Amino acid sequence: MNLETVKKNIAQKTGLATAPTHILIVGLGVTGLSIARFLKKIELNFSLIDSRPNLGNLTQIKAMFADSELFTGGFPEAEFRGVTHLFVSPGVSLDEPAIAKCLNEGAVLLSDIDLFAFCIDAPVIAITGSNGKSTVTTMVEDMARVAGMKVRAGGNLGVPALDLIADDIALYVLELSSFQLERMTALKPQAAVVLNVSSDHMDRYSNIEVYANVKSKIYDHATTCVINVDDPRVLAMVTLKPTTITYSVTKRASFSVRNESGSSWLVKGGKAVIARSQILVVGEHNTSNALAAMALATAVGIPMESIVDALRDYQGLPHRLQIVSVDHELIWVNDSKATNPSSCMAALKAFDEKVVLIAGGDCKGADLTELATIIQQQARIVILFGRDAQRIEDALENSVPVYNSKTLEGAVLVAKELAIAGETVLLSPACASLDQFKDYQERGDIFAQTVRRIAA
Ligand code: UMA
Ligand code: ADP
Repeated sequence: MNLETVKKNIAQKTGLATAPTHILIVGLGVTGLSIARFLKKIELNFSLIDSRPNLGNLTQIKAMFADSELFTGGFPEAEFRGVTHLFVSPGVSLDEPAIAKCLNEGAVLLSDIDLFAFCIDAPVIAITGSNGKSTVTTMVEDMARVAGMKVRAGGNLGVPALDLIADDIALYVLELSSFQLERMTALKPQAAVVLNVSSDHMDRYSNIEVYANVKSKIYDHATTCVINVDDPRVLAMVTLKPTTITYSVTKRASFSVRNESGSSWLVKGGKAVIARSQILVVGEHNTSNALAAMALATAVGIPMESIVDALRDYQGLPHRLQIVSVDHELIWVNDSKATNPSSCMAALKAFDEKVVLIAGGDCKGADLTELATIIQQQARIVILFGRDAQRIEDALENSVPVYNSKTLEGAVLVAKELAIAGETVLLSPACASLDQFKDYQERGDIFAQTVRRIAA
């Protein structure tokens, strides 16, 4: 789409540029900056605000957007006065008092995903869920690439949607978080999925129903809805219609699993397509992820041959059940991306034997009851670290031996001390990392470095 068409589209669909506007971009992380670059390109004026007092890249931002007013160090109401259009970064809550007031007074809420939707012609696959988003997004990306399509994947995965836009793209694959979904309206995906819904981000939502409701928005304008019939909350989201594709690891569905002469197969419409043993990523959750990816890829016409070839080569992403060291005694597994209880539960269930579990961090207000039951079944001992260690210990109610460490490095040393030859030590924190680390990657890297250091 050329720039003039993009400008016209945006003016028509958002009112931006057709009447006097005051645009404010809230949050200057990767999303906020991608929006600012985009608006500058289409010659719209805007202001910028970030509540952090000390932005590391403030000088560069000032230089890049010299014509824009910039405020840092808080969200004072005065800075929101007269604002007609608000772009709020996903990490910033819409309940921030100044933002809520501004929206109440009639400001239009827009997002980078809306702008992206106004600019593209190619089909979009949209993927959300409490867990498995990045895995399924990259599986589908691989399937499209193997089929020879020019494909770009991003969104919550890392590269903000606006930075994906390029000429001649045949398919976009977008990973969307609930925070992105709650503030977008314009996207019309060719195929969409909610992989699952479990307790996460309860520090931002009043209860799981509200959170599930936000996730369900992904289906609002989707041509094909891909439904995980194993998850009752997902099943309740859409009335089954002809354009629905179902998948399940346990039940009959368009994409499912069947046991045939002692081996397990992924099946499409009753026909075996690939043996489970040919897919390298382990655990039932990854069987579910593979079925979801197959269903989405089929919905946009990717041939089954390419789907199977891509699945066979899929190696998994770093920090998701990644083996980081196998010494002669212990297997060390980094699952730092397990940032909520159900992802840790899925990881624990992927092992046949009991493991030594390292967990902890910021629980984000999650309910830990079910996690405690699975830990009891699947972990021989648990080593806890981070802010909510005590909450996890309380939930376990002495059902498993618990050890504590202030730091992750300390937890690794305790694990080395207590693990028995042949055992797996699994870092699967069940919590966000932000109480002690920059992000889950830093947490996983520190785990891997510490493991290698003690092995040496
Ligand atoms: N900020 C404030 N006040 C606040 C909170 C944040 O001013 O109260 C500012 C920060 O100072 C910072 C900026 O907002 O300058 C950060 O914005 P952001 O937190 O929205 O993060 P971005 O850098 O824009 O990255 C976001 C996603 N982050 C979040 O949703 C928290 C990234 O997902 C995503 O990759 C990126 O957009 C591109 O789409 C990360 C994530 O952790 C991986 N996502 C959560 C998850 O997966 O669980 C939802
Ligand atoms: P997301 O992008 O939603 O965070 P990832 O694919 O990055 O999902 O996986 C994050 C964690 O969630 C992994 O560490 C893994 O243990 C777990 N996980 C992956 N897929 C699923 C699933 N379908 N159900 C439950 N847990 C999962």
